[in-house]
Amino acid sequence: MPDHAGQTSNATVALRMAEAFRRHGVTLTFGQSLPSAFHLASPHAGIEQKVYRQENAGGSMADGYARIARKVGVVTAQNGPAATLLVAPLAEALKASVPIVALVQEVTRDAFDRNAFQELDHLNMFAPVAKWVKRLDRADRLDDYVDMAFTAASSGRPGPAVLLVPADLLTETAAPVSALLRPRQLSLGQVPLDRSLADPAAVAAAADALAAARHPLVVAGGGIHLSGAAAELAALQQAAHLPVGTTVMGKGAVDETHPLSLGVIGYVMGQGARTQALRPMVERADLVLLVGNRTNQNGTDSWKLFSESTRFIHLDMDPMEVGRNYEAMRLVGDAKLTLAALTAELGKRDLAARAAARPAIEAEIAAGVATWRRTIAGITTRDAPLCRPERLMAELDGLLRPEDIVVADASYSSIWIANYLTARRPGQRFLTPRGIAGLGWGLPMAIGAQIAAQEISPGARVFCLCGDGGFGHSWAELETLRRMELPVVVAVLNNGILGYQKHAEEVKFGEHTIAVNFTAVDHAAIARACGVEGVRIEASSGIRPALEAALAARKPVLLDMVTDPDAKPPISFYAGHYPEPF
Ligand SMILES: Cc1ncc(C[n+]2csc(CCOP(=O)(O)OP(=O)(O)O)c2C)c(N)n1
Ligand SMILES: [Mg+2]
Repeated sequence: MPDHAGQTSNATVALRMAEAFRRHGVTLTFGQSLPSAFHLASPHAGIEQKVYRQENAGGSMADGYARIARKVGVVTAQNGPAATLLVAPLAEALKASVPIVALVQEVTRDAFDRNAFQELDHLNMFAPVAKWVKRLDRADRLDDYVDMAFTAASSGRPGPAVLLVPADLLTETAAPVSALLRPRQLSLGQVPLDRSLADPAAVAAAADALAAARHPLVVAGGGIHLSGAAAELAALQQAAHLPVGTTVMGKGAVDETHPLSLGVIGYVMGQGARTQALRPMVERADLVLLVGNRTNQNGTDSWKLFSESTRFIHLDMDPMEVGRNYEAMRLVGDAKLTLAALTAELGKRDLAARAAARPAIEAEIAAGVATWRRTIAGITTRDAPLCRPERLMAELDGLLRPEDIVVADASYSSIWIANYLTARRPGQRFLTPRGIAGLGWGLPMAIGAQIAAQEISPGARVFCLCGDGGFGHSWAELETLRRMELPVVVAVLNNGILGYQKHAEEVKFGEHTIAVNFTAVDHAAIARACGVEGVRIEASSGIRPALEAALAARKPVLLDMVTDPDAKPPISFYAGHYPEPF
């Protein structure tokens, strides 16, 4: 029987599996030795193991990697406790549509269902947090199971797939080629795997509606980034004179220096928001084109953002998201293809009214942004006795380049970057864990993002913003950062509290629980203990030089900024509850 063309003979299942992963474009996995047979074999297939300290973080590294590389990220883990720690990052990937394959070891087949050490029902455990969970039990089904896992992750609405593999199966001799196990050649690890165009008749109807609308608005979500559709969105914005706002996950879908770009809208339009004065423009919209946008609670300010009379066109890969919260003209398809088709259709229509409306729209946006800049001028420049995140963000905004990548942890960090940083090109990336907004994922996502950036955009710098509570979940990965010598700059907003938790409790209950206050922590010292340069910032005047030095260093640096615990980003629901800080 001939062997797989170009593959090693007398191979084990583990090697064949690594070769199949390599065929799907995998060059690295996030792992910690297990399944050992796989990781021992995978270098022979050209796959490197990037070693995490903790599985929770490993899953987030695969997530950050996948978001930037726009290909399937791979994380591996042992059965039992290690596997349980993948639940959280896979849940994030499921909600945020991030393609990940998790290769998880099972106990040996002779020990199934006998209370084997660390045996757990992985099939049921992963079911609610993955698109696809299967166990490979036979060597001769290896290729089709691996292909199913990658297809599940990268096709349709991307997401996580879990491939379970018994430890003993990996050390078996690989099955010979047969009618069942024909050699496979396709690479299925790129996102989107398939591009489909929405029904041309529906696209034409959408173009009619947009051309006729008095106050159309586009609201772009993270789906633009997944599809790689930023250029097509920019072309639509420009050609059809359409104002565009984004969700937090969609930030960077458009160039925010473009005169038709509002900025981030949703629950972050409160006091001090770039888009605060633009709320009337959103409410006035008679037709909203939602793109790659799941109309979730935060993105719609608890579904209060649009007027009752607003009508919708909704373009998404996932037919279940289209019309979920707002009945809409349905455009089910890939954003890149469908936006291009929509722009072409609009080009056939009379856009004179749209062109005539453009100067007023631009003027309204410019005025809104100018009002915002005036509002924040003091807080972003003054030498406050306690450092303000607004100042850090403003200084950073002046130093970032269009190719740079910013990653934020959950909580306030995501909102600080959404509101204060400027996307300087269509497609610039600002990664936030908005799937389920778990604390602690900023640093590992930044590690994954930096590894991907080195593959696709070597000049890109990665900046990571974390709260002290969130950062406490992932300190251990500073050693990973150091070991991998990744030039990520991590800034910790050291306000000594679980800020969002505390402030939201005060708004809701008029008081807060005892859980929200920490004792003082010196994160710079923690960094230094891990071999990472640690810089403590205690005075506002120290922010700029510290940032400049850190970004120029091209090595891991942690900035521990002692931060005003009263600082709050512009969350709409805080309106009227706190004195204005400006
Ligand atoms: C894993 C996880 N646990 C708890 C929460 C609830 N939570 C949301 S924001 C927040 C406070 C975060 O504090 P910190 O990271 O210090 O950021 P800050 O708001 O102070 O900037 C908490 C506890 C969560 N989102 N994720
Ligand atoms: Mg905090």
